[in-house]
Amino acid sequence: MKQQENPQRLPPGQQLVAPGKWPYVGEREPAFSDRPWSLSIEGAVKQPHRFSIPDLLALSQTKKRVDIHCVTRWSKFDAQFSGVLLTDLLAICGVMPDARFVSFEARSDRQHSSSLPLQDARDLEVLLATHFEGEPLAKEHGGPLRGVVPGRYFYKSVKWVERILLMPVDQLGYWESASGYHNVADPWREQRYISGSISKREAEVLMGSRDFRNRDLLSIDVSHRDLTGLRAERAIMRNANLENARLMESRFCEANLSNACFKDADLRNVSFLKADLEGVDFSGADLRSADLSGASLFGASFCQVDAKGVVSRVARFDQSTKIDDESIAALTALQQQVVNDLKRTGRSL
Ligand SMILES: Nc1nc2c(c(=O)[nH]1)N[C@H]1C(S)=C(S)[C@@H](COP(=O)(O)O)O[C@H]1N2
Ligand SMILES: [Mo]
Repeated sequence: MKQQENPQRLPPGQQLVAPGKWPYVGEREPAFSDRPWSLSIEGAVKQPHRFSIPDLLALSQTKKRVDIHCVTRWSKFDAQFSGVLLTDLLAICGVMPDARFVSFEARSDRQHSSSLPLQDARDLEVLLATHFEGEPLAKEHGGPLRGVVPGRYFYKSVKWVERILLMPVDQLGYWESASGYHNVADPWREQRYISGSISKREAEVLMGSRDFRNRDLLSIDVSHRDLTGLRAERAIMRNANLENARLMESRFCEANLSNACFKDADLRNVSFLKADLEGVDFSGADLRSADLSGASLFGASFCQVDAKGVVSRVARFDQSTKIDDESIAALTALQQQVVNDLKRTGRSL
């Protein structure tokens, strides 16, 4: 099997979404408000400004083709955004000499934000986008106004931006402080996560108990362990390493496993009911009689694909492996093909 991807253009560990697809990630809508939309620029600037959407549209418009790379391993090439360049807005406000960082803050119930070094924001030509492919940006994708940061994982591109704050010292954003996301986020250096949330000792004790329920276990390493019957309902195990682990009969219902590695793991009879499996690597895993009903699978993979498009280490399914058609539709075209073959035949072709 071949996939039409240019390996030089796809950062390591990423896969292309099916053509025309653009997943929604994170919040789906801004916080409710009666106030008309405006963007204010504040902090270390000579003259703070507030721009309405018509004010922004009256400024010089910039069109940009951007390759989107989400930290959960899906990428989308050639997304065409247009709007106003951050540097144009900063020129209007005048930046103070002590400004070193810039934070983008959303009109959001959880006060979502993300920050960048000011120099990076200038070098990367950050855009405040109002349009996608010539149409006003959909609300779910951050309309009426979102940041677009080319060359960084997409979590740096804040949806529903209403405040831009210039700062002498950095202030970590929402994902960066709450979920261990890397603050630089360069996809070419795979800067996805910082290190884990618990010590090696604590991890040993937990592995002995085989009870991970409701725990925050970012980046935990249980590779090559025998944890048969593990209870991990609602555990937060983003970026966990479970390569080659023996996990028969384990329960990961409603767990957050985004970007976890299950390469070659024994997952027979495991329940992943309603789990977040975005970006998970199941290549070579044994998923016979596993239940993935209701799981979210954007960016997940069930086999390895090399730079030439050659498929290897395909996962194992049997007739009782459960996976919804809707979940399969979220996979890349090639992964969809592999999973549909697995579902039909109970094994790899
Ligand atoms: N306000 C806000 N902005 C956000 C997020 C969010 O949850 N809230 N998620 C980030 C992440 S992780 C990604 S991948 C992109 C997703 O944008 P999309 O839903 O338009 O694909 O938005 C980023 N900006
Ligand atoms: Mo993301």
